[in-house]
Amino acid sequence: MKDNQLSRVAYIALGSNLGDRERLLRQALGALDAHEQIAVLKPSAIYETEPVGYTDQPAFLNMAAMLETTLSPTELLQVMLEIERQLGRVREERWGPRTIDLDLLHYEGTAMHTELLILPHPRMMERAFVLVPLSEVLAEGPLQEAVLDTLGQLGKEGMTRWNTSNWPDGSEPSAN
Ligand code: X6L
Ligand code: MG
Ligand code: MG
Repeated sequence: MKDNQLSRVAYIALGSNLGDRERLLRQALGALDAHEQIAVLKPSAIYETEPVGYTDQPAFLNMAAMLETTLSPTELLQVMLEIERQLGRVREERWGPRTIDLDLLHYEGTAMHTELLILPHPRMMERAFVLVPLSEVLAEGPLQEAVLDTLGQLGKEGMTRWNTSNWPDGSEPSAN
């Protein structure tokens, strides 16, 4: 990544329950990492999860990732929405099935509340399908402590390990 701008760490959640779910997750991470202002630092394992909210739909694959970016939160969200569109996301019923869902959970040093984006994500701490993979990629600090604490109460019901991702570079930063 270019190093003439300040880069910040961000965490995202990914989900898919339509089409080739694992391929769609990998394509989304690949598209993010291909962006010149985004590096995927660390992807979690993939989990198969029971649908929450609207339960009469196929099982999801969910994962999380740690990113580094020189984009602002709003710019990063726009890139995520564009990748969703490129990967065939069609917005129909609110909590219905989707080829890919990319949610911005946390952006280093940022709390904000606009019509388009709320940070940190207001419901992330309520969902095991977010917290289990997120707990694998979080840097040490107060957020990791809060997530591990909440997970201990929430449990991992409805989550099955799918496989580990084969991201090149593993847990190493992709630049510097
Ligand atoms: C009561 C009412 C309790 C609503 C929960 C929870 C609604 C989550 C929506 C809820 C409620 C959501 C995924 C999913 C969805 C996903 C799995 C949502 C949005 N996305 N289930 N359901 N994985 N397993 O990514 O998160 S719809
Ligand atoms: Mg979501
Ligand atoms: Mg979403």
